[in-house]
Amino acid sequence: MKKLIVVCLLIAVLSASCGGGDGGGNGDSAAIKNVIHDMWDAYNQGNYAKALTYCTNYGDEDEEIAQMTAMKNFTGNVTVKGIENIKISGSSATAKVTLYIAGQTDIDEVKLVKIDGNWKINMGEGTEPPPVINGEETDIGYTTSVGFEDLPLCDWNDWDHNDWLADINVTTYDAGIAGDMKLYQMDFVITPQTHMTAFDHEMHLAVDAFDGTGTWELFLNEVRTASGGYTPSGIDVVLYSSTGAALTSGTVARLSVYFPEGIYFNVGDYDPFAAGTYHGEGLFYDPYIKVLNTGDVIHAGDARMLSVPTDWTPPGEGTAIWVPYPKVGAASDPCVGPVFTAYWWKP
Ligand SMILES: [Ca+2]
Ligand SMILES: [Ca+2]
Repeated sequence: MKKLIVVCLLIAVLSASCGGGDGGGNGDSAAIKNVIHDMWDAYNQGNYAKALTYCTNYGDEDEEIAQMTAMKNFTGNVTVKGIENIKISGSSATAKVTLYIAGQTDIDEVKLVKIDGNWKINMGEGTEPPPVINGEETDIGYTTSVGFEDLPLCDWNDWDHNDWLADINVTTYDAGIAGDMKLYQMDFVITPQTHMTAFDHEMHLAVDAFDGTGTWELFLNEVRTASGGYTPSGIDVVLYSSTGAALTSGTVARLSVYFPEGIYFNVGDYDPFAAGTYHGEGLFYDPYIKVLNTGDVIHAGDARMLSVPTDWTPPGEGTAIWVPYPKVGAASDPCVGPVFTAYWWKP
């Protein structure tokens, strides 16, 4: 069922079963190039049903279309850069295909079979179930509300923690193969909630928790606005250049990170709400802000940043957080801030 995706992402190396030499002529080579180009053109246009017509041995068509549709992030982002090393043996063939997918080059070997005089991309028989992305959502991680106090530490501060508040949802996608714990894609979806301050901020999301290489894309209200590569040294992406404008316009940001070969990562290893981790220490990413008016940068771990469940209500403007939340101790040291306790947001 998943085999079409194998070919369509061309990430796994499909087993080459054709040992023979070039038994076909230039006509066959040209036809093979055409069918590979046509399949990817249809895919790139988002016409998955058409893409399937260039494939065979793919099992249930409805499921294949559903899975390809789930890969819509790549629509418009796929270019066939080269088709080389075509080996034809009777009615089967292999070809080395170089693709440029969402900013990354992928090289892989594709199997083909000639049926009634037409070459088709062969997803069936004998290919190992490969660990490849299939766009299947398998684990909705969690949503964390992050609240920021934007006034300076060690100075006058109202500690209302409502100066910028956003909800961040994490969704993971894996290969959908039993026993495969690998992560192929993660989406961070950021939804603005409050901006109760005279200041404005730039909001970033930095992450270096993933041990692998891949790519990322940023979407603002589902329009792709930026992209790049991911390396184990991590990324630091500007989500919003103005949090105030993001709230006013209701701009939802989605940062998607892709690992074509899969990486080990278990979102369940992290608990952003655990006792003692009040300031984002339990996150595996850093949703930080730069206060444009002061140049202050407030990262996870700072007393002015909170990670809380989404059902909390931030304090009113200018009201210190310990007023509505009496489990929080008042700030006596302006460099330390309020004193938080386990599950302080619960009545
Ligand atoms: Ca404040
Ligand atoms: Ca405020």
